Amino acid sequence: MREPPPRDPLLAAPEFTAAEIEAGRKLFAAEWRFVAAAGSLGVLPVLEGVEVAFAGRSNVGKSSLVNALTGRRALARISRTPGRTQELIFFSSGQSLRLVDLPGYGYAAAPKHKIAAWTGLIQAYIAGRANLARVYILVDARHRLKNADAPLLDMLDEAAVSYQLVLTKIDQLDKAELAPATAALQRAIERRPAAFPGIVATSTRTGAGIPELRAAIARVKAERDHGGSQRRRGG
Ligand SMILES: Nc1nc2c(ncn2[C@@H]2O[C@H](COP(=O)(O)OP(=O)(O)OP(=O)(O)O)[C@@H](O)[C@H]2O)c(=O)[nH]1
Ligand SMILES: [Mg+2]
Repeated sequence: MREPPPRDPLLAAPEFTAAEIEAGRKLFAAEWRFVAAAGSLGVLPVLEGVEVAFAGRSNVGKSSLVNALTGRRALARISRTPGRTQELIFFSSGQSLRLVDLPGYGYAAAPKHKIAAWTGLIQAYIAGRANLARVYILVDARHRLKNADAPLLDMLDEAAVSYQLVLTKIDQLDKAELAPATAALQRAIERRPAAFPGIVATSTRTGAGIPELRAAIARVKAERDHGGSQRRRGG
């Protein structure tokens, strides 16, 4: 018997059926709108439907990804200047799904009090948000995971909130660089308890990975809708 061919590390990412890709397309085809911007916990919008959040270092492409997913060019504000998004920004499709664009972290010029405020706000949001089904942590394909990402990963592991890594800006990589970049990310989260395996590789420039990420989110939402809380392990 012949050995099966070695698995392409990219295929370690979740694979989707045509029906799942279509479910993702439909879920995101709705009219997206801005719901709220929250700079403190006191002003978070009331819980409604399922939430998925986008986190990552400043400038990694969070707002661009929200726009690509929703098919809206300027729903979330994009900037070349790091630190553009300083609040939690909530978007709704009216289909009991909300996307949350989280403020970026890790830019050198940030004053200490801002970092402390960011950490407190995000930690409280993550630990206390009952309808938060998944956090997507974006990683720039050229920069990989950095020390600045570790506190967020720790926070999510601690709070047992499911998260998955998303490679962004893969248009900036040579084709041959993509598989090693994905494999390195996969290894980096191997032992982390709340990390969902599989890396979604995306580019908002080429549209790569956008249908797959929509399908992934549709799957998360369906699991939440049917299975109740997957979030707290052992509880
Ligand atoms: N080449 C390339 N550039 C991208 C891509 N996505 C976003 N960018 C650029 O990356 C920069 C930052 O994008 P944003 O979406 O504002 O990043 P952000 O993570 O929301 O940044 P903060 O809100 O400051 O944390 C912008 O100049 C975007 O045009 C991509 O897929 N490919
Ligand atoms: Mg932003």
